[in-house]
Amino acid sequence: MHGCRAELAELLAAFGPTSSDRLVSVGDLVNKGPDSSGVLDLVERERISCVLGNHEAKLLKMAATPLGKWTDKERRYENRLGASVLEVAERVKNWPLWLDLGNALVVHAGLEPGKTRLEDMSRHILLTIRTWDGKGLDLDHPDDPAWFDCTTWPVPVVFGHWAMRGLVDRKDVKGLDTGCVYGRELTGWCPEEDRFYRIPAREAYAPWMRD
Ligand SMILES: [Mn+2]
Repeated sequence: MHGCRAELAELLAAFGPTSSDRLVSVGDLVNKGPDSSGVLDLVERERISCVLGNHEAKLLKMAATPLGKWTDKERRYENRLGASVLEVAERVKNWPLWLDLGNALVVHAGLEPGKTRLEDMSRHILLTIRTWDGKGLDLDHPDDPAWFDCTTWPVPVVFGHWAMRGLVDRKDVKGLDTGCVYGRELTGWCPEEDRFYRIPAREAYAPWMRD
């Protein structure tokens, strides 16, 4: 979502949730885009469950660091956020690293290959993996296979974090980051219908970046 409040509102309207639906986000709701606070307002109002993304994790780390010790880069981060790091951190501090919904597992980036229990997986990998080198040293290398080609899970794994890869639609994995903030699309997936809901971005809010 990355601050794309208008597209999130459109996605919700297209899906038309009823009171028995459970809405879940794959994380990275803030930063980069035009309205991070507005996205959080909408997410709280619609009672959308969220897993932590690497951008929320970054905010939590900053919030735990005394202001005087922030780097220049971190100060610029708050400027881009368009909201107070401490306030946003307060709103995301209880988000989990994954949500097991029974018929799907939701995680921000992906699973750590070679591990069968989520509790044993590295937090850093859950938040940032794209590819797997067999060791977990380089988590994003064009010559290495995608993480989801190196592991299996009993239910479909729904993830974000990989806008460059775009929509992944396999029986066992659903990759939903379709780069809305870069001017592409915001995508949702309904497991019961096995249907995607896709909303075009109103504009390119941020230059293409890899993270
Ligand atoms: Mn991410």
